[in-house]
Amino acid sequence: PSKINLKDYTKPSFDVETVHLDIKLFEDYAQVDSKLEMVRQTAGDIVLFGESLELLTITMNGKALNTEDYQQEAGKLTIYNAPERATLDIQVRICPQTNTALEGLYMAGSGDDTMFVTQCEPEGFRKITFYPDRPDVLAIFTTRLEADKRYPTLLANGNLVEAGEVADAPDRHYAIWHDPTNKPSYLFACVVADLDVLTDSYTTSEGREVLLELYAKSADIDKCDVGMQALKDAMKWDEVNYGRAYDLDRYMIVAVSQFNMGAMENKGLNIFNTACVLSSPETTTDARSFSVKAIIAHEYFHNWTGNRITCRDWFQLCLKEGFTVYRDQSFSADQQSSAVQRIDDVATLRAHQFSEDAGPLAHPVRPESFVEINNFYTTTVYEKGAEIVRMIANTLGPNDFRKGTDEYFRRYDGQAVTVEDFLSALSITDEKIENFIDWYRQPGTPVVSGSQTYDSTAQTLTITLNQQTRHVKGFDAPKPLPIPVATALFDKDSGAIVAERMLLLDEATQTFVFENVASEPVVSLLRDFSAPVQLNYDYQDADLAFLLKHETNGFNRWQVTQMLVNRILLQGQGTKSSPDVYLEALAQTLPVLAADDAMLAARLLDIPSAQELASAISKDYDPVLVKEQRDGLYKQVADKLKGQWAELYNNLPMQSYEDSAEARGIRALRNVVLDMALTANVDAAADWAQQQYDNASCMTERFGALKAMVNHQLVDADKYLADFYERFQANDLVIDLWFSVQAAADDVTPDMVKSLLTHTDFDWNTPNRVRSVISAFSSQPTVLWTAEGLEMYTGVIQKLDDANPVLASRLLQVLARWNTLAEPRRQMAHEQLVDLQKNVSSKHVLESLESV
Ligand code: B3K
Ligand code: ZN
Repeated sequence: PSKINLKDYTKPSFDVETVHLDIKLFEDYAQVDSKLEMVRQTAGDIVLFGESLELLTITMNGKALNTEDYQQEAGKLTIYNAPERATLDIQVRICPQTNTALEGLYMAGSGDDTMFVTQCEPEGFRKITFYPDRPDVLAIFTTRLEADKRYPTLLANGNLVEAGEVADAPDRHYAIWHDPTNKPSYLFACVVADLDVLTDSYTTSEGREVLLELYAKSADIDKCDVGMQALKDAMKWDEVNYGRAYDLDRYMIVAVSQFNMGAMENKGLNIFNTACVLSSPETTTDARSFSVKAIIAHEYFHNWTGNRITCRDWFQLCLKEGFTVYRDQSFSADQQSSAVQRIDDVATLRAHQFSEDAGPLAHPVRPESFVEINNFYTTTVYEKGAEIVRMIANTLGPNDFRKGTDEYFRRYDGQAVTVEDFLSALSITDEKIENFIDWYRQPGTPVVSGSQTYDSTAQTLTITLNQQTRHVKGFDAPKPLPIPVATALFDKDSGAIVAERMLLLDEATQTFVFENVASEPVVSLLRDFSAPVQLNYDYQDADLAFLLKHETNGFNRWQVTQMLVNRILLQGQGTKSSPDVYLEALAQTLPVLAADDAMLAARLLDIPSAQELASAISKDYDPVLVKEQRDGLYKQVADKLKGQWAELYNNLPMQSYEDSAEARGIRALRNVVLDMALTANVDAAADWAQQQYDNASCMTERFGALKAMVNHQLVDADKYLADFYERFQANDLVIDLWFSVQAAADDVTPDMVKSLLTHTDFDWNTPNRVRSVISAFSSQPTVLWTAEGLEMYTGVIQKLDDANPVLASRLLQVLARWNTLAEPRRQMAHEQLVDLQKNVSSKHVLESLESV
């Protein structure tokens, strides 16, 4: 498959002023008629993209095109000798009913329960009609939808201008929508369905009255309140924090059960995976419900960062994604403890992005070439992209950052721009910001190492830091990056902070001197995770235990426990620490913290998953050993505090459901304590689990108990699994949990997974269901990296390769680090991947296998 390169970017030769679409849905196909008003920008032919389309007719300025006037080749239609202005009329036929790739216009559901929905980002619009389907072509869209009346809901972007009956077809009706904003085709959307709607309204800071609508199946409409409230909160938040108000009279969200990813920010008509919008206490865990709010906010924030200002080309994806993730993280930090929010964001980054950056799929936040852009919706583009914006925001401080973002919106509103444009707007108060461009260009996680020397006569502390980034094949030798290192010095006697500074490390090695330091302090570095780097500082374990006690915010305390854990568990980083200091520090901290901030206490007991630990190992990775050591440490923690679990558990009594940060904290900690108690073989713990399940007031309690019973193989686990299934049989999202708790169980085997894959409720056409088994299973590396485990896993990829290559390729990325395995697993994995390579054909999957 051929590569597309950033350096080859050229402007489109034609712009589109207006598009009229007429989409008629029939029993087994759809007809799409389009009228494009095009205007020449530069020399060249009209280039339209199209895939899986049957071209019926094409005319330009009223005349049918002859075969010598245009050429149709794979995915592309080129029209020669076009005049300055061209009106194109194109008719195509498509088949949404057989579109299993879930890109373009597709039918979701089955039997009597079907709906039609679109997913166009990044290049799905070309599966609906021929079009200059690239983000730098902006146009005004008018959409007419026509369908059978058993689909009463007809939605498209913008405002409804007309609706009615179809002449001579009593069973059919239509609706016409007009979107007044100029937009790229990837933001087009339409929905043809039978849905209920939850309605609300919001008055913007500019006085605009906006109709808010959340569409879902009638059985789900009672699970839309959380999402609706989140939408209103997000609208307000963006006005207060970025001065951005909503710009249309209507904002719609539609819940769809078959969707490749989380959600999509189509202009005025967001489409959401049901898993990312529906929420109710009885069916949704707290963690999931919290992420529903974050995703609603994320898609809403795209209205300014993505839609009104969009990307010039897909290499600039991080322009909208990195900034929007940063915005949704900031929003979420305002909805709960900001320390816990930062912990969760950093944990995700370390577990997934660091691993990606260390492996063969490493790429810059702004990639320079790709075969299939769908493969680049990665944690590097999203989460590392957000970290860069965060570093810039912290470097500028709140006032100058706001000046910079105001300038960005002022300068580029209505345009398709680049990362350079973004940095240039943010630089209006400080031109050094433009140096951050190298963070976008260079792959690999920088490692910052350092040490300190204290001079008691001069009363100075000198900190020496250096940075190093691995040289990723195919890229220039890495350059030093600007790395903000938030630093504080703690007095050893009083535990108080004696100095606080943001050190900017922007050379390979640098020294920083602190004056007037009366005695040698303990240094806390990279506070609040001020840069996305690995830190190796020559700490003593005792220094870290000291910081766990004295650090002033919850994030930094968590970070210190993670450093302690990593020193215990990770080989190859000098001598391993003994767990004593860590265990003692935890034993001292936990009981106090549990009463004070239960959510933080729960996080403090985090031990990185076997998967995350593996990401730090670059050679001779032995999954069994890593798991043994990880579980061993977990057991040591459980045993160390064995005498305290009962008291802790009983101090966290179950109460009637409440959606407050405090109540969520109590539920989170109770589940952790329950698992710890079972690990330590506390006699009463099995009863606690059953009682918690039976008396649960919400899904967090019920599922927490079920998970504990399954993972600890309690005698009644199967009985409870069956009960769970019975209770929630009608709810797909809960049945996903039922699948995942089994597929991710500690004692899972490939055969158990195979039997889940043949269960009557398993459905290959529903990505949520596939992920509930396959992604859940991949959290058990000791089973995944066996011959049977891999055979099963690669079999799934092969099966999905043709039907849904976006999903197949995404699932495959979990195997990217096969080459770090110790023999003989490495060889075995390699052979299986080579086999897979021979049996797949999508460019998505082939690109993800390039390094094999
Ligand atoms: N922009 C979409 C992602 C589209 C993914 C296409 N494979 C959702 C989001 O980031 O908000
Ligand atoms: Zn996004």
